[in-house]
Formats: sequence, C-alpha cells, structure tokens
Amino acid sequence: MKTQVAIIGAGPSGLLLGALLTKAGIANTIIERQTPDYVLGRIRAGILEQTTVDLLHEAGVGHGVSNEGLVHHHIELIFKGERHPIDVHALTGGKVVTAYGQTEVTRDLMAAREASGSPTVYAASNVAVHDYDSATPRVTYDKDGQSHTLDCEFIAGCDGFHGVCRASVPQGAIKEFERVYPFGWLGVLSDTPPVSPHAILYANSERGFALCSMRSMTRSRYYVQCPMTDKVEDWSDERFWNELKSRLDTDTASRLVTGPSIEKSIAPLRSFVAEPMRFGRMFLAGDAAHIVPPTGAKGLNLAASDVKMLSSALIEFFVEKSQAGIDGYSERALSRIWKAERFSWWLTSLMHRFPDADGFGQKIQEAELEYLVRSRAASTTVAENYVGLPFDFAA
Ligand code: RFL
Ligand code: PHB
Repeated sequence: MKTQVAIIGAGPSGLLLGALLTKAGIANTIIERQTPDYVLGRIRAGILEQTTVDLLHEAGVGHGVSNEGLVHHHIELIFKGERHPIDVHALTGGKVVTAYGQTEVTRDLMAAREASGSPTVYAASNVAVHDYDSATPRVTYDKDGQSHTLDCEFIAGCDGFHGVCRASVPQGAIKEFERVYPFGWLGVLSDTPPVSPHAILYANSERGFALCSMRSMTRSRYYVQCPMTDKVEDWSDERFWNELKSRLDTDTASRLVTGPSIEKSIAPLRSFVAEPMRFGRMFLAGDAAHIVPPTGAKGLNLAASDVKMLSSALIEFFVEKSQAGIDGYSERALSRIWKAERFSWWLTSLMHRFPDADGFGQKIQEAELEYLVRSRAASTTVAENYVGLPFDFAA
C-alpha cells in the first residue's frame, strides 16, 4: 500500500489533518489503534476557540458546530462565595468561544471522512513507524491477523500522549519538559440542563476547584478537583453533587439541577511539551507533542492550531513544491504552544488547592482573583488568552 501522508491516530488531530489534506487533493491514510466506537466514547474537551471553529468550516465540517454549538460571550470566576463575570467578548473586541464537545467534533469529522472515501484503518495493532529519516518512510501494522506495510512520503504523528511516534524518536534527539500536578479532575456528564447555560463557571473554593460546563441545553458537564489517589468507585452520584454544590456560591448551588451521571471519570493534570515537533519526514501534532491541564480549555484548540500549521506546510510542499512550511513548522507551532502552556499552568495554579499550600499561598490566590476581576488590564489578559491568541502572535 502507498499514500502521500500516513496519519497515525484518528483523534481530532488526525481526522482534521486528514480532512484538510483530502480537500487539497493530497492522498492520506489514517491508522488508528482503537475501534470507532471506542474513539467516540471518550468524553473530553468542550470549548472551541474561534480559530478552531473556523478550521472546522475550512475542512468542510462546520455544519454541526454552526447548528448545535452554543456561543459564549463571557466566563465567570467564583471565589469567596461570589460570582464575578469576565466579559471576554467586550474585552477582546468581539471574540467569543463556542461550547461544542470533542465527541461531536470527532463524530462530524468521522462522518465527513467516510463520505470522502479517504481510507481509515481502525483496530490496527503493533503500529510502528520506520525510516522517517529517509525519503521513503514506512508504517507497519497488524490487522485481522495479517501484517501490512504502508509506504509514504511523510508520517504525521497524531497519536496522542501515549502514542508510538514520539516514543520512536531516539532519546538524544528529543527534549521533554513536564510538570505533573498533585491532583486530578473528577468529571461527570449528565442529561440535566446546565446551571449556567451562557458562561463556563470556574470556582476557587476552600474545598478545591470546581467547574460548570455543558454540551447542550439539556446536557451538562461538571468537574471537581480530587486527589489522584481517589477512584471513580469512591464517588457516588450523590457524593459528587454534594461536593460540587459545596464549592459553588449559594445561589448557583441552589439552582443546580442534579440527575444520574451518564459518564464519570478521573483525569490527571499534566503540563508537557516535547521539542522539536519534526524528525526528518515525521511530524508530531496535538497531544502527541504536548499536554496542558484542562483548566484553560486549550488541549483540543492547540491540537487544531498544530493541524492548521501542519496542513498548510504539507500543502505548500506538495502543491507549491516549497520546503519552507515544513522547515518552519516546529518552531512556529512551539511558539504558540508555550503561550498556551503558560496560560493553562497559571490558571491551574490560581484556581486549585495545592496539598502543600499554606495560609500565605491562599491569601495570594484571593488577592490575585480580586485584582483580576477589578482591573480591566488584568481581565483583558485572561480574556485574550481564553479566546485564543491570534496566529500571527506566534513567531
Ligand atoms: P487524542 O484525542 O488522544 O487522539 C490520539 C489518537 O491516537 C490513537 N493512538 C494510536 N493509533 C495508532 N497507533 C498507536 N500506537 C496509537 N496510540 C494512540 C488513540 O487511540 C487516539 O484515537 O489526541 P489528539 O487527536 O491530539 O487530540 C487532542 C485532544 O484529545 C486533547 O488535547 C484534549 O481532549 C485534552 N483534554 C481536554 N482538553 C480540553 O481542552 N478540555 C478538557 O476538558 C479536556 N479533558 C482531555 C480531557 C484529555 C484527556 N486525556 C488525554 C486523558 C480529558 C482527558 C481524560
Ligand atoms: C468541558 O466542557 O469539558 C470543559 C470546559 C472548560 C474547561 C475544561 C473543560 O476549561
């Protein structure tokens, strides 16, 4: 088998890259370890920057987000028992974010790919990448008891944090930067109306962080900070709702509609960046190269901005016969990534209870939160990062 670009991973990065390349007439095959149902069953991100929404339209899959996405003009911070809106729309000259789940983005991209006829191999095992330092890279994998080889011109490593592409790079050729946080997020999805349908709520409370988000007007997504030693089985629905209410202001807590959870999981919080993002004819994009803690809602959006840069670079290579895009990809992508890493790390530090925090640390958090909501300059830095820094902000 032969293709121009072999894409490893059918998460949002791989599917979106595939859609943009297919549209530009560049042959591509996606190789995915899991089944389609497994990929769609993962409940993850929910907030899209405008650049991500624009990219979905550019890829021809914008109908879902246009019809079902919920546009948000502001976010709210809760601390010391009170809600404080930050009007991101006004502070950024009219920019917004859209609530539309990663599950829905993936579903739309999968349907478009099937209609386009570009090949996707699901449930592939023993996926391995070879010879990406040469002009003739290869991907090998097993499927239904048979071994297969895919010859290609480029490999796109869109295979997430635990993928095979980054892991195949010799240690001396890659540098990794990491911070692991001493807590996780317990997330619950429920078919209940969101307590705050027009804004995501971020709460700093004595009992720890909490977040109120949504997937639609009838489906909510909530999170509470929890120790990483906790197990999902420790958390009955009742315990979760009580804990969430105890971290919100009394008005919001009294309006919260509870119901049975339809998904419940604990996610670790990590900051991670691998440099560079290009190794000969293999590129990394999305979670394969970097992880942010979800506090700033940047993970999926960063994956999309990598894909925008990588697809342009590959189109430039195949259509305009220019190397410039692929040569500049890693530096350009990393410049934007580090700014989102900074914002996610900072918001995580500001909003969570750290096990080793003392009274001083807590007072500093409160002082910073008060400053944030009272100073237009400080609110503006939150707003412009939350909606996503412009692409030309990067180097
Ligand atoms: P993904 O979505 O992890 O997709 C990678 C795909 O590659 C496949 N794969 C392989 N395929 C072939 N061979 C191999 N050897 C392979 N190894 C892996 C995997 O099965 C998978 O299908 O990465 P991608 O596409 O870069 O997309 C990135 C986003 O998924 C990610 O940034 C966000 O979901 C991060 N994230 C969140 N971001 C937010 O903005 N808000 C959130 O609330 C939020 N919650 C989360 C999250 C990430 C989580 N993970 C990764 C554990 C919650 C969780 C639990
Ligand atoms: C979500 O809806 O899952 C979500 C929203 C905002 C965040 C993180 C997660 O910052």
